[in-house]
Formats: sequence, C-alpha cells, structure tokens
Amino acid sequence: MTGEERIRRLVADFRRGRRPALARAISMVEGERPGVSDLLRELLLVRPRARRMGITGPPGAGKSTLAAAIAALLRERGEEVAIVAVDPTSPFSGGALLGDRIRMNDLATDPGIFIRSMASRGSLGGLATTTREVIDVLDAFGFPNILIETVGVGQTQFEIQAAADSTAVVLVPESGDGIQAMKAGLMEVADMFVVNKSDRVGADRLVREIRQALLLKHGVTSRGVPAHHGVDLSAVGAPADEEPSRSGRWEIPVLKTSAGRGEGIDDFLEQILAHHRHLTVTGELEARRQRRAEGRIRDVVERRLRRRARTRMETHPRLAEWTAGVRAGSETAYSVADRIIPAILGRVPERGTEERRDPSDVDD
Ligand SMILES: Nc1nc2c(ncn2[C@@H]2O[C@H](COP(=O)(O)OP(=O)(O)OP(=O)(O)O)[C@@H](O)[C@H]2O)c(=O)[nH]1
Ligand SMILES: [Mg+2]
Repeated sequence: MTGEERIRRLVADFRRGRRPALARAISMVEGERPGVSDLLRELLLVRPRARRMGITGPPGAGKSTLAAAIAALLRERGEEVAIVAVDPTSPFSGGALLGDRIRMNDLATDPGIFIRSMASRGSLGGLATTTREVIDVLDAFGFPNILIETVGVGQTQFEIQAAADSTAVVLVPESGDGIQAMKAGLMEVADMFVVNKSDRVGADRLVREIRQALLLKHGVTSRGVPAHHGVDLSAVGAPADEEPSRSGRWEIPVLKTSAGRGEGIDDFLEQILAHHRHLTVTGELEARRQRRAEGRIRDVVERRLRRRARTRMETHPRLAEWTAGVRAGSETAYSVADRIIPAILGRVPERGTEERRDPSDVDD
C-alpha cells in the first residue's frame, strides 16, 4: 500500500467512527509523522462542535479525579467524552468516583470515553501545536465533550486556554497561599474556580481568599452573589429558559468539591454547562472559535516557515564562511541574516528558474 492509500483508508475508517483509526491519527499528529498534513487536510474538514473544557491547576490538585468524575456524570446523561491529559505528572489511577458509584477503571473500558495523555510539545518545540491539533481531531471524530487537563504552571495554561472554551482552575487547601497561585497567572485564565479536596481543612478560607482576590481584580461588589456559590444564579446558573441576556456578564464562580467523595461534582458540571450557554448566547463562543481558527493558520504557517528556514540555512553553501565572519568581527548575525533570508523566502534555493516543490515546504 502506498502512503497515499494508507492515508485514504485511515480517513475512511476515521469517518466511520472506528476507534483504532482515531488512535492512529492521534499518534501521527503527536509524532509529527510523514503524511500528517495530508491526513489533517482531510480529517479537519468539519465544523467544530465539541464543548471544550479546560481543567488546570497545580500538580496533584485532583484534576484527573475531577475530569473523570465530570466524564462519569456526562456518561450518565448518555454523552460521550474525550479526556486529554497534557503533561500529567501522574497517571489516571483506579480510584473510586462519585462516592463509589463508579470506579475509574470502569471509565477506562467504557467505549463512550476516550482518555489520552500527551506531552505539550512536539519534536519541533512547536508551542503545543500538536496538542491543539489532537483536540481538533477529537472534535472532528465527533466527541461532543472534550476535557483538557493541564498542569497550570509556566505558560501552558495560556496556551491551553486558547484551546478550551471554558477553563476551570482547580486549587486545593494545602497549596497554601491561594493568592500566590493567582499571581502565577491562573487568575487570568479562570472562568471558574474549583476548591477541591474540600474534605481537608482550609477549604473555606481558600474560597474566601479567592473571592476577595476576584473582588479586588474586577472591582465589583458582591451584588447578587449568593453566599454559598459566588455566582449570580439569576444570571448564569438558571435553567435553559432563563438564559442570560446578550450583554450579561459572567460572574466567576468559586466552587467547592471533593472529587474523592464525589461532592460538588454536579454543581461543577452545571457551571461548566452554564458557562457554555453564556458563551453561546453572548456570541463569545463563535468569537473564540474564530480566534482559534486564526491561531491554527498561524501555527501552520509558522511551522512551515521555521522548518524551511532551518533547512535552507543549514544547507546554505556560504554559511560556514559567514559564520567565520561573525566570529572574526567582519560580519554580524544581522548582516548574514539579510543575505540568508532572501534565500529562505525564494521558492528555488539557488539561481534555478523552474518551480519545484521543496521538501522543506511540507510540514510533515
Ligand atoms: N482527600 C482528597 N483527595 C483527593 C481528592 N481529589 C483527588 N484526591 C487525591 O489526590 C491525588 C491526586 O489526584 P489526581 O486526580 O491524580 O490529581 P491531578 O491534579 O490530576 O495530578 P497531576 O496530574 O499529577 O498533576 C490522588 O491520590 C487522589 O485520589 C479530594 O477531593 N480529596
Ligand atoms: Mg492528572
């Protein structure tokens, strides 16, 4: 079978909803394998429809346990769920969920659930591009719900926020200074806060701290905020027939859960769904999808240009000479770049005249 035939068959199997085809497609994307751009050209010709829910927070906060519990609830409603764990520090374990109603192992064997752990960076060091593409692939496969778990440190949370529609930031009492976590940028990305491990001491204090930080940041009063929830239920948590107005502002809720005991999970799911309704009626969902589409184009363009630049530079016949010039002080990186860039941008490497397809132009 030629590579082309193999891709065609993979696409056909994928469209028929075959799981092995999904798994192979994801492996190809992750491994940046040859043919991946031809594959994605076909697979991603669909309108994105999934609810993309990000769950981020410090290591060990219970993100996987929460994701699995949310997935279990969605399964009870008959909905399929994909879970992507990005750079997990520990695997999904076989614990009990929802107060022993479900075991995590049941989820692993449920065909309505797809769980995948992956690294955030591809071999080219492309910023989470492969992660974003894997999520797009899961959406194209038809998963109506995609949960994206990431460790909220460094910059990854911003990258993942761009991939998700809603982002929940999970904190735990023992992560100590809640405000510290906010400073690390988690506050910027939160559509809701979840204080997990509320079976431990300090949960209420952390909830209060987060609420205070939110008040400071947004300069709002606690108008209409029920003490128990931190969210204006009249505006956002309402039943479907009482949707928020187009101008309605989203009040960031601060929730309390104990994923281990299965407490607060229904509430958490309700808030995720409410946020999604909010995004839909305000038009923000389409705006986010538009930004995401722009980001994808940028991703592919930058990846190809970077690859092309690297190949052309490394194979440039005068590179050694110019490098020596920089070392000797007769050239600078800038003067060399002025000469190399036209060679990179030109379609044909040196003096040639005919158009040819350069192998460095394909991003696989
Ligand atoms: N006491 C208590 N323990 C919990 C709770 N939720 C999760 N845990 C435990 O905390 C540990 C870490 O949970 P995970 O769900 O793996 O946490 P995580 O945030 O996904 O961790 P990483 O992916 O490694 O960053 C596990 O031993 C869980 O059983 C909770 O609500 N209360
Ligand atoms: Mg985890």
